[in-house]
Amino acid sequence: PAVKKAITEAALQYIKPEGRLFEYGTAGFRMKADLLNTVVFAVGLLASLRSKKLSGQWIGVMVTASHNPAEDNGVKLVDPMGEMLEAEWETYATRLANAPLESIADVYDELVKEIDVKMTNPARVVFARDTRASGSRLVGVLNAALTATEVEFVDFKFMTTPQLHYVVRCKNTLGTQYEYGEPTEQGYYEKLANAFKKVMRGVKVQGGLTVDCANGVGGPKLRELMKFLSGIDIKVVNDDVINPDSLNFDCGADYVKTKQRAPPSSKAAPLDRCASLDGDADRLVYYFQDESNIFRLLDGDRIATLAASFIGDLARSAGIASKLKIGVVQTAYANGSSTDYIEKVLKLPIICTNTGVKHLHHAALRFDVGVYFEANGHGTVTFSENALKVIKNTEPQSPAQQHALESLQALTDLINQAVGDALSDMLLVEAILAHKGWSPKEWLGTYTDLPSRLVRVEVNDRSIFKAYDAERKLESPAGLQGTIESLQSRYNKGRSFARASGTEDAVRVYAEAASRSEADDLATRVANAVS
Ligand code: 16G
Ligand code: ZN
Repeated sequence: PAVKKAITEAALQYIKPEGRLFEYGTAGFRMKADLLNTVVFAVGLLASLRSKKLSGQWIGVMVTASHNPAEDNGVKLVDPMGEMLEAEWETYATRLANAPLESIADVYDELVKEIDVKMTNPARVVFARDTRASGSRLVGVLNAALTATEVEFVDFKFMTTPQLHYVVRCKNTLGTQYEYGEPTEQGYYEKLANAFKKVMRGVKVQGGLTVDCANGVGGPKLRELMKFLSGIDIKVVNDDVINPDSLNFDCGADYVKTKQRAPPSSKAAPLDRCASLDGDADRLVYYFQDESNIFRLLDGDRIATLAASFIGDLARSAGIASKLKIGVVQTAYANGSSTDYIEKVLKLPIICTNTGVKHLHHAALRFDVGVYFEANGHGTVTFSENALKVIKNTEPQSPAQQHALESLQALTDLINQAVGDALSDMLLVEAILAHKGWSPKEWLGTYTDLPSRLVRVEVNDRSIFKAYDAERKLESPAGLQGTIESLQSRYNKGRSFARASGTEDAVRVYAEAASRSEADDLATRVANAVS
């Protein structure tokens, strides 16, 4: 009852935007920052329930809107092992966020009973935010919710999203056999830098890397990380976190991927190796200008194929290939050529899932080594307990085998297994390119992408677009799937699908085909059929 009173009192400081329905979506709650106070308050309440339900394990709250414009913000919860919030709890988040403030304490109480939360359990929460101007206000709101519910909390101030996921996992595994690392920002840098050093034994990074940080939190954090690294020459660009409007503006991984071009500010020369992070540093894409000044993108599909081929080679050299089930997880957006390459050249199994990190992550856990990346550059590699054991306990029979086993061991530390992490993925790519002795040109040469086109279509009601088969087909509106199939059959290597966006009020159409003009044409025709 005292807590209920405290909740109500704290909640009534805020004003709930009228006539808005809030929904915990693929990436938590995300919208214009000035609408978010009561939503963040609700998330604070839920974090306390989630932690109590899990006997006081640490739960994370991240305040960010990733690659969205500077005036947006968002909030999402992180589960104890650094994973995304369990799906069932998303509906509780939605319920609390929509509760009128006068009765939000009642909804909280209802949930306590429904979920069967033991209120005498402790609650522990860590939180952080990206560099958006609205972040400090929202963290204040979060603070109020956590204080009202008597939660023990730690404010990690500015962090990348994956750094917060890392800290959550570290805190919950501290002192157990699954200890993941020191639960501090410095612990994160040390772990990555040590692992990088080990993976890089005997090889050298060729040339420098220019990293566009989307003018977000990744900029200062990459500069920090660089203090711990040696043997790598990184040039940081677009790291202005002072001017709030520059965030994600004309730069960053989402800009580069969707516009299929380098940021206009880029001063890179032909063949220079470039990379872009997004606003909270959980996405990474690479690119370069070729000799004819044509822009060449190396996106999430390319990182997945690079990582899968490298880990497969290492497993063979280590003599443990037969003991590890290595697989790749993609979404419908993966370029058809990447899928072909994985199946036919790498000869690895593929699972295709719905869009959204949580879907890919769960599918990846079905393999001993699960390589998952969305084409947009979000992804990582997961290692099963069996994989970790095999890597650790195999007795090497030769120096070469020992070196491979040690490299694999170091990779399990270099790769952020909680969530896709642009800084960790960047070191992974740099290490693999160094081992293979490849420039981005050789990396690009492994296969040829099919030209593709993405179109955003405004519709009256996107909820009528119901997909199945991992979003590759539509069951409704009736007849549309047949139309799409008959259109794509007219183009050489034509493939197209339409799905309702999970983050915007629109339908997205994807098309690929053997030539640029065919891909564009197919996309236009399917978009017309959709609208
Ligand atoms: C979110 C997802 C991202 C996905 C995108 C699709 C997370 C952390 N983020 O940003 O993985 O690619 O949504 O957006 O899951 P869409 O549904 O609007 O196409
Ligand atoms: Zn992001």
